[in-house]
Amino acid sequence: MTRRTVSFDIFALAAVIATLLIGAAYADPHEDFATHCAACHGENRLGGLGPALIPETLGRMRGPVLDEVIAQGRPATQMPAFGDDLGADRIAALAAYLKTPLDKVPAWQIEDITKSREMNDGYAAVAAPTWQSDPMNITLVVETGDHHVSVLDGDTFDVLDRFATPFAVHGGPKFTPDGRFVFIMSRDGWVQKYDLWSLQEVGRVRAGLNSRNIAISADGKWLAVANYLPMTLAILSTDDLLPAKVVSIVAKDGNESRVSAVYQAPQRNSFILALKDAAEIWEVSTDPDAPPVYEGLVHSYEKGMVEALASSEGLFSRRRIEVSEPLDDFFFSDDYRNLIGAARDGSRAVVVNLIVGREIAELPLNGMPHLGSGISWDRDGQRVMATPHLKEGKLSVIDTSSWELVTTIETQGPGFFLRSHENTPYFWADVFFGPNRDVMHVIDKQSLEIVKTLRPVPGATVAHVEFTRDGSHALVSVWEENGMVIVYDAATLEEVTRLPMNKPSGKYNVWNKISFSEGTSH
Ligand code: DHE
Repeated sequence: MTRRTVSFDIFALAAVIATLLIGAAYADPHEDFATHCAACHGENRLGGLGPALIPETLGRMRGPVLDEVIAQGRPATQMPAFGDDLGADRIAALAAYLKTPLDKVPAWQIEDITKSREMNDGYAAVAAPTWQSDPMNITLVVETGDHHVSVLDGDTFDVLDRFATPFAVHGGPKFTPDGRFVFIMSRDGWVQKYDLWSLQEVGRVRAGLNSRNIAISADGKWLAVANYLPMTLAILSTDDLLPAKVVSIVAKDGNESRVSAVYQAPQRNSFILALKDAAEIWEVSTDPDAPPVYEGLVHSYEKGMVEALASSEGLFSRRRIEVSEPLDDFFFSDDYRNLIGAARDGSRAVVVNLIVGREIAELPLNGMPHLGSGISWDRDGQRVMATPHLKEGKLSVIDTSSWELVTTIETQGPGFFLRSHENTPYFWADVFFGPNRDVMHVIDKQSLEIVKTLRPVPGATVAHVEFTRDGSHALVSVWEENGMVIVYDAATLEEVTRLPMNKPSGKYNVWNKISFSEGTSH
């Protein structure tokens, strides 16, 4: 009896081991990737027809989302469902493999960027807009549902064009100073140039493998791309998208750092860089005569802090400002003399004066302020700014002379974006997270009271506002696949029209952007 049981157990065990071995062989995620994914996502996982599948990008897919996408595919895209072919275990193994870092990251220097450039052979420049609308009141709507941008006439709200963008556009598109061309960046580092006059794509280039945002120089000649992967700032010519310089981000201690974001400082003719992994802020000049400008401005200028990275008369020379800890996400004062940066743990923020190149104040901004969305305006003779918080249902209002907290406005949940305009008495604040993500607060800029809370589509996320050029209308995104942009009369707060859109996110009015309107992020 005992012997029979033992022999049965041995056979059972052998069967289990065999099953596991065969299963394991089938569940080789490298093989599954090569068979099922590489054709679209690239043999090196860096993207092709489909996006890059690397942890830097996929980290944003929380929990089981990645497994679900592999199993079920993405509706209305070329991503098929693999649930029937692979089964849950192999999908889990594949998802885990995709979340492991690459063994070898391509250097992605000037040659790689240049090779990636795809210009539109059919593009033809025109001498004037091919349409009748006000060129300064054009508004772009990024539709993240199917990776398109709609070009709106800001007076009639007619859609003049709807064009495909690279996968997963992030951050604000940047317009040339004349408002004619726009540059759009995707998280995979593609930068697309589009001609608003002819309504045609000019071309695109991959400036990084995982990128954060872009900024255009004050003279409109250069486009800077902030990269996580590789750890560089790529500077492109806005004219032909060719790379002019790839700046490696190496901190004073010799360690490399990712670039959290790059911003244009128009009065300073420079780009300002927030570094993710170094207690430094960098300023990269776009002025060929940079050294005299820097020496004149930086009184406590330490010899050696400005280093010429390019030989040509200081173009792209770099200044290093040391701070107490790495600072992410900047808000700039109107004159670009000061910036507010948030500590990475979201517990505090500091004011850094760009003239003297050091921290000058600390602000009690716990709850992860989203300073990049900050806006400023005049209130009782004071210049104030407001910022939402990503982790607390509140808005902080700060006096930008004394750097003191004026007040905290309670909201119905943490928000992402604020928006206003010179010609409107209100600012608009979304609630992006939590059960009330379907509301939008409208707040009086003087009393700082919430005057109205809009809930246009109960249950649907409502976020991000842009104004028309004259501030008379506010455009609000209903951030859902069957979403829309709702146009409000900015004075009466009544709805004017609803424009169906596919998961619209940010909206960008040419005039408000190129004139650096105080009510918008730059
Ligand atoms: Fe953004 C702008 C960083 C997550 C939508 N976001 C920016 C900018 C930065 C930034 C630095 C300024 C760029 C510019 O316009 O030049 N965003 C970050 C993050 O660090 C964060 C929190 C995490 C991450 O995944 O990178 C983050 N952002 C998001 C989202 O999850 C959003 C809501 C959806 C998405 O598209 O990924 C989102 N971010 C946006 C939008 C802007 C933006 C729409 C432009 C706002 C504007 O009005 O200019």
